[in-house]
Amino acid sequence: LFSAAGIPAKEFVPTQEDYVKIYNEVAKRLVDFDEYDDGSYGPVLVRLAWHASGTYDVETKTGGSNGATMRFQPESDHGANAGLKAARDFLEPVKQMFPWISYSDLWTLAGVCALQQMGGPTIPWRPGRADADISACTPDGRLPDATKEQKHLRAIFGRMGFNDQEIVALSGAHALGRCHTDRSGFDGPWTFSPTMLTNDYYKLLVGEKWNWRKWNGPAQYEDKTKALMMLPTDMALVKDKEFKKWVDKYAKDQDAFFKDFSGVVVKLFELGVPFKQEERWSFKVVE
Ligand code: ZEM
Repeated sequence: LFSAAGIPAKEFVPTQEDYVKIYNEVAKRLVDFDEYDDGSYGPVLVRLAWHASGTYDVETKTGGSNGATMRFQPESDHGANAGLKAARDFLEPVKQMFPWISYSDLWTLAGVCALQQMGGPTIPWRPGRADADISACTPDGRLPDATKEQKHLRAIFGRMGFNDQEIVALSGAHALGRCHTDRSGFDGPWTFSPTMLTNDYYKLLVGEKWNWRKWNGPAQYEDKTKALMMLPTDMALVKDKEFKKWVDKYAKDQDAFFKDFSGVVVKLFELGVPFKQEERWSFKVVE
């Protein structure tokens, strides 16, 4: 970088304070734009960070949040990513305000902010992701397919490097948000408080009676109120004995869920990232 006079320009080196400004700006925008969906962009921001990260492959060390390749076709058009443009567009003005942050750091930091602002546990985070070009786009099919069952979940999450307990802990994110017929084809929220992170997902999985919904859409379950839903992959967590152990634990113990969820989300958002910084920062919730 050189100034007009040819003198090397001082490079901007962001500090923790600069990242706090970004966290706070995302938190402010979550409050300002409260007319979206169930009243918050929070859930779709979490999904963006998860889909950016969940393409990781431990064998080839490709994919993961480093790169933010979902900005490009074909990855942006992968079926699993339908609707995530809303989240990317929500964050674009933040990127314009703080152009020094990479999209890949911004998307994961926004995921952390959304989870914390929706009542979740502290999710320590560190910067270090660099944006890649279109050649780093991952092939379609790396994210889970909701029509499948336990074998598929273990194959997909195993490829990222996650075990049974981690799969169940990560799935608790389905306390948040909803399915949209114009995105995945599925319909409805998992819980009655889709903008608050709680262990309700697990409580409902074990506590409610789930029946196949009779409709023209993809096969999904409904509760007796017909207001809530579960995907076939969600029900796999109670059908499978090994998974169910963890569902039972998290249904009974919200602190245990929060602790394990925080740990596994840190791991998810860091998959494949070549960090220089070892220290993780904990951001304060904006009241
Ligand atoms: Zn989800 N997820 N997910 N998920 N997900 C949807 C929505 C959300 C699966 C899946 O197919 C779907 C994880 C795991 C898995 C969130 C977070 C996380 C939707 C609905 C589907 C179909 C999309 C739509 O129509 O808008 C499957 C099969 C998973 C395998 C276990 C993990 C892990 C997550 C984070 C840690 C969130 C927050 C949403 C809600 C998005 C929104 O827009 O409301």
